[in-house]
Amino acid sequence: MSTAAPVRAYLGLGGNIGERAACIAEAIEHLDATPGVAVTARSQLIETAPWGDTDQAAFLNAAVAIDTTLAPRDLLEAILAIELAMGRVRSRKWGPRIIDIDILLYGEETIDEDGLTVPHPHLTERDFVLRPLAEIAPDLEVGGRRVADLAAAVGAA
Ligand code: X6L
Ligand code: MG
Ligand code: MG
Repeated sequence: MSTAAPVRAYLGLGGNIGERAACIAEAIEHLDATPGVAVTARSQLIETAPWGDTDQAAFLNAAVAIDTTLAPRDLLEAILAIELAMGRVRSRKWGPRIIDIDILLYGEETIDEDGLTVPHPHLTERDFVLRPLAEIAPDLEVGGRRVADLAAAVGAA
């Protein structure tokens, strides 16, 4: 049993296959059921136009806050296991997916490892990440800027 103080982390969720809202709800349940992870806030679901590969269905996106005693790598492994259990198949790059869960922020930590870059490298550019995050953490600072201000800036673009 770990005695480390929990770390507040933020996760982005999205999907564009099947019952999108149910998939995001199920993923959040899986996260909250993970030992060492407690979901403390969840955003509304927003429908967003696809980025990257624009020739695919619209996404639903959301963000959650968690308190976690898992180390970043263990959190990532838990997330990948949830994606796999929910039937995610990785076909083409940036292609359609039943569920995607990304670590946006892990406390104040910056991590640059294989498959694990935190803060998420494109966090400040993507409306589908910033808008849900701004709902649950408007005053959080990323790179010295408030998330609410970053969200307003991408919304105005
Ligand atoms: C130029 C080149 C501009 C690439 C943007 C952006 C690529 C985002 C990949 C990009 C570029 C991504 C989601 C999505 C994806 C999602 C919405 C990605 C990875 N995931 N679109 N596209 N929501 N709305 O969760 O984020 S694929
Ligand atoms: Mg993603
Ligand atoms: Mg991902």
